[in-house]
Amino acid sequence: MTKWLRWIASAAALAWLAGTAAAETKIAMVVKNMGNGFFEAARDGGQEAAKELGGVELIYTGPTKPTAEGQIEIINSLIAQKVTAIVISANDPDALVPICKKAMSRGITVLSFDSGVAKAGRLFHINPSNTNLIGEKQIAMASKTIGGSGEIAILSATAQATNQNAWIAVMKKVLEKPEYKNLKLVDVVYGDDQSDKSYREAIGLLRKHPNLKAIIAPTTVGITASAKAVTDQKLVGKVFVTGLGLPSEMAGHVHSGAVDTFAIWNPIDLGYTAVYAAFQIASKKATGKPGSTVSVGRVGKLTIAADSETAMAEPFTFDKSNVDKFAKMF
Ligand code: RAM
Repeated sequence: MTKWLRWIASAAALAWLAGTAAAETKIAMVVKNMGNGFFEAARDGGQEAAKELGGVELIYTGPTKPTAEGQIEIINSLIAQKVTAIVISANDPDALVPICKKAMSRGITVLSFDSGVAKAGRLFHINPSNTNLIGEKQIAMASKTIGGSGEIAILSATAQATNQNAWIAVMKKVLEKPEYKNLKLVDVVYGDDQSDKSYREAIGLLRKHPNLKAIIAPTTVGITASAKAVTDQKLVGKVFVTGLGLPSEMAGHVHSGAVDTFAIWNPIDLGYTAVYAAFQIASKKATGKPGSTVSVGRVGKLTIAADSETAMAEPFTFDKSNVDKFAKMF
């Protein structure tokens, strides 16, 4: 063999080795849909975990629109690709169970995060925070801003989203408390986590309910679209928007007065935790069984509750005083 041929052979061998090493553990993060800044921040956290763990390839994927059908198609192809693990934010708790079961039966670790798959379709679910706290916080923020009385409406994501539906159920319960007796929930609408549809739905709420005082949007896409609608309709100071948002997307609306306060948890930490936990399960460093713990790097430890769910930190509230600082992060 000439020197030249030997060099090509060794370079090819090295490239092959590097390729197999990189593909050792493939973790897929299946999000509700592409083009959502919240999930892009979660992806960044996932990539951080993959890098830290080493030998992990992160596949970030999701349908264009937030549908269960789109996610089912993607999971089918991930099964064919023989990925090691799937972490999914589900567009529907039940519709995804059969395909997730199929993945698990092929030895793939399946966890849900952010928006859960029903129990039979995953090993455990990672809630970003306690569901009751998230629901209560949103009513408390709306109430405080509008002085405890008036008409409020909810602008959600899709009608099947596990996480938003759980929060809305809590909000409706919280509204029964005597302290909120003067708040009247007049409508619940769905913008499907699409900016244009959310915007149209927000305009619809403003036209249909001339006495509306607050829109609560428990979705980062919906809250941004609602704040824009209130601004465009020249209703800043009359109708207030609150809910769950990204400081980077909300800072302008907080300064304009369309939004007084909003809340969220750290989406980077959520993505980091999901990928880290999937790795721990897939490499048998944790069982994920109820009552057990999973250590998740710099985030600490997850404790799996009896219902196979786990919750991270409390949601954090943002307003004029702190939104700019966090806007640089997510
Ligand atoms: C949107 C998505 C996501 C939710 C956040 C608050 O980005 O619906 O699932 O957790 O809002």
